[in-house]
Amino acid sequence: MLKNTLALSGVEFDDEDPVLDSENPKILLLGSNDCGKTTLMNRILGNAKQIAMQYIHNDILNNIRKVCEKCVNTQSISSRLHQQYLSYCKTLIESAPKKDLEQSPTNSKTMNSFPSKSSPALLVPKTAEMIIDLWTNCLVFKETFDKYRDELNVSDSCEYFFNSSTLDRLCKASNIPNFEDSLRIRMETKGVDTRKVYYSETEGFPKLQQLAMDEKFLKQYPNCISVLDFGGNCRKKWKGYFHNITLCVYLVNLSSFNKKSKENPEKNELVDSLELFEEMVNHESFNNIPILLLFNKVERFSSLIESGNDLCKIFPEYENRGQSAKERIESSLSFLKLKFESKAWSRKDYLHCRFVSLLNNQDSNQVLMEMLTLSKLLKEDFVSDNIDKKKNCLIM
Ligand SMILES: Nc1nc2c(ncn2[C@@H]2O[C@H](COP(=O)(O)OP(=O)(O)OP(=O)(O)O)[C@@H](O)[C@H]2O)c(=O)[nH]1
Ligand SMILES: [Mg+2]
Repeated sequence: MLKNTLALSGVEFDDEDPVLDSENPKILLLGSNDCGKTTLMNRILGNAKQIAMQYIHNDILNNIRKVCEKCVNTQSISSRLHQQYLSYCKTLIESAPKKDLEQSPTNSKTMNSFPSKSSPALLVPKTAEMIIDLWTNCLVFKETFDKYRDELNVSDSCEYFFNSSTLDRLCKASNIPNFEDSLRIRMETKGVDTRKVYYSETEGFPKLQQLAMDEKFLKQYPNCISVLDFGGNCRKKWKGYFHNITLCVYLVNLSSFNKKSKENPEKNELVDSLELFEEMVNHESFNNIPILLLFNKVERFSSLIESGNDLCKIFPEYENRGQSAKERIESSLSFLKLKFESKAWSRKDYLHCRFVSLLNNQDSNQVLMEMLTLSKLLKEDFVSDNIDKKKNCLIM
C-alpha cells in the first residue's frame, strides 16, 4: 500500500478508501481546526444536522469557564473584581465541563443524544443570569475576555451566545436549537464526517437536505455527491480519502492570526494553515483537481484589523500600505491572498480564491453554488444564467 507522510503537518494518507463510496463524486473540506469546515457542512445540509440543546449548553459553559478561570487565577485581575463577580466566576467554574466539545466521526444525520461518557452540563436560568450580569455589567470581566480570548481559545461565537436574549431563549426547557445556533456552535470534529448529499443539475442544492427521501424530493434532486468534513486536529487520520476527488475546498480561518496552533502549539495558527495548504495543494493526489480556497471569517478579520491588529507580527515582510481602516483591511487581504497563491506554485490554474463569512447567507449561497460549478456538476446554461449574481460575493 502506497503510504505518503507529509513532513511538516504530520498528515498521513494512503490509497485505501475507507468510505467505499467511489460511485459518487467526492468533495473534500480541508483546513486546520476552527476554520469553518463543519459550518460549511451545516450550510450544505440546511438544518438537517440537528444538535441537542445540551451541546449548546456545554459549549457556552465551557467558554465562560475559561474566562472565569483567567479572572480567578490571575492575581491582577481577581483583585479588581467585585466580591459578587468573583463568587459568580467560582460558581461558573464549578458548574462547567472541563473539556472542549468533540463531534465523533459519524454518518448519522442527527446528533440528538449526548455522548454517554460525558455528563451533560446544563445551563439553568440562575447560571444564565450570572453570565448575563458578568457580560453586561462587569467591566473587568469584559476586558479580560477581550484581551485573552485568543490565548484562551474561546469560541468566535461567544458574543452571540452570551447575549441575554439568546441565553434566555436557550434556557427554556421547551426550546430546541435553531439553525443559527447550529451554525454558531463550536464542536471539534474527530476523524472524518462523511455525508451523502443531493443536488439538481439545474437548481443546485436544496435548501434542506431531507432525511427521509420521498419520491418528490428525489425527482427534484436526483443526483448525489459525498462531502467529507475532516477534523482539523486529527490530521493523522486523514488517510485514505484522497482519491476520486471532484473538488477540494480548503478553508482558512482569517481570525486566527493572533492564535497559537492547537495542532502545533509552537506555531502560529495562520502560519500552520499556510504550511498545511502548501502540502495539500501541491500533492499529486490533487493533480488537475479544482481547489476552492475560502478565506473564512472575513467580517471578524476586518474588525480585528480595524481595532489595530496587524499582520506584521507574524509576517514581518508585510508592509501596511493603507491609511484608512478599509485600505488596511484590503491591503492585508491582498497580502494573504498572494501569500497563499504563492504556495500553490504547481496548481495556479486550478486555484479559486474567495473571501467569505460563512455566517452570512449570501456568501454561503455563493459558495455552495461555486462548489457545484467547479465540480462541473451543474448544467452549463444554468451556470451562465446565475453567474451575474456573484457580483455581491467578496471575490478578489
Ligand atoms: N465570526 C465567524 N465565525 C464563524 C464563521 N464561520 C464559522 N464560524 C464559527 O467558527 C467556529 C468554527 O467551527 P467549525 O465549523 O466546527 O470548525 P471546523 O473547521 O469544523 O473545526 P474542526 O472540526 O476542529 O476541524 C464555529 O463556532 C462557527 O460558528 C465566520 O464566517 N465568522
Ligand atoms: Mg469540524
